[in-house]
Amino acid sequence: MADDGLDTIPSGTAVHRPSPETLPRGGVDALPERDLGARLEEARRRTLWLVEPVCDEDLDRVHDTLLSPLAWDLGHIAAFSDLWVARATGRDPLRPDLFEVYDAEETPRAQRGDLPYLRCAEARTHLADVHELALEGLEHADLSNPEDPLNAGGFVWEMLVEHEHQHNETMLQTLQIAPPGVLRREPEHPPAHGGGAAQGETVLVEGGPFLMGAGPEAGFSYDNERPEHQVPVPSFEIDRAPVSNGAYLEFVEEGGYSRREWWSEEGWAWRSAFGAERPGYWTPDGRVRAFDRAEALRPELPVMHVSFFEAEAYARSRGKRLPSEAEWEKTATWDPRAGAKRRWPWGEERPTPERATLDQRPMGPAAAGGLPGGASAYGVLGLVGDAWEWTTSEFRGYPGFRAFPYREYSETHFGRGHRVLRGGSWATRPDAVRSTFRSWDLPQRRQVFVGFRCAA
Ligand code: AVJ
Ligand code: FE
Repeated sequence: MADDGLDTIPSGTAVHRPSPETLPRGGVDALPERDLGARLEEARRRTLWLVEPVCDEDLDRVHDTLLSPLAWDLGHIAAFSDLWVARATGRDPLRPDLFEVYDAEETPRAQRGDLPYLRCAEARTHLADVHELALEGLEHADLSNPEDPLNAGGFVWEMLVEHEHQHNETMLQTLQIAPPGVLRREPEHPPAHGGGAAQGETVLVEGGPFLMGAGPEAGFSYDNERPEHQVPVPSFEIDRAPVSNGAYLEFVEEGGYSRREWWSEEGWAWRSAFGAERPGYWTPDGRVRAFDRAEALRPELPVMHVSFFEAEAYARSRGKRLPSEAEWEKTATWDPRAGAKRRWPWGEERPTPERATLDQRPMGPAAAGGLPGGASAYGVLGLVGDAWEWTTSEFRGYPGFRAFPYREYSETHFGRGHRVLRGGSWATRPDAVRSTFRSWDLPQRRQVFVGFRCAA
């Protein structure tokens, strides 16, 4: 899962250097109004806000073997920053002795409870120490030298911001999987819970080549989003809205979990071994638990915490299938009238709560298809935010892929059976998702805030 190559690239080893054409333009360059130092500060405020109501024992303990202790995430954010600030500034890291403990590749999540990771008080101190070093390093960094790919365009500094954002979402997954009571928090900006819309409606996306991935003008992107490349996408139909709890409940009530014919072989094996009968966090008495509350199922919300196998079975039961990631990205970015790609489904402007439910503070998704402001050129709703969406695509490199700045972010996960997730969730920070952003997880996993939409 999370791997940062903290230990796998010994210091002094040259980082992978992409050719100038594949070099991304970082946040500063592309978005001059957004100050990286302020964003590092803001990212840190959010991390501390997330754990603020959680007691020390709950930060230090393993709540579920799928996920790390929250204190591990805190120490890992600090160690990752220590490593990359050192590389970008040429200074010595503060605590190289910690790199091994926080190397996600070396230590799978299930074993992280046994490590000598910093307990939360020490982790907070290390976070603060490295943060100071990062801000100072950034102040003296030259972001304009194309010969220095870590600093050019602010790449590494943007990566630190997005890395912290990504771990914030993982931390929310941990807080959700933990027993009720670990996180007590009222939503600060509850999402719009109006009626859902467009359930079961589809649109036709005409066939034709499509430019997939992040181009050099797109601002910061990860190596796995590059290079931009043409893919042929034959005509397909896609649902206007993600599948709702209400629609999924019908599948459950029709005996969806015992109709072998709706499941793939692998999916059925998983269902049988795991004993799945309903999505994660649905209670047998028809409620849904979110953090410390279990409330009556809201049929209008997008279904979440389903595995790829469950999503696939639902789609098959409706005579449909899941979209590929090329189909998803075309739906989200292509404007057939303009013959051009958009930055976001709705256009060029940044996300707002009217366009997409993101940024954690809603503490849950809005109704499926409930935000007309987020409609893509095809009129497809809810592509960004609310819940990640499973695609059929296995996580692999695009043609011409080059690892940068470390193999363990993407490359070591290629071809290992992970499926690509698209679009982000309510728990994703807006700067940690783009229309070209690719996340991934194993098809049996349900801890992610993930749902799906169907295609045909
Ligand atoms: C992109 C969410 C799959 O957590 O495994 C965090 C993000 N990579 N630290 C993960 C990540 C390194 C990654 N995902
Ligand atoms: Fe990480």
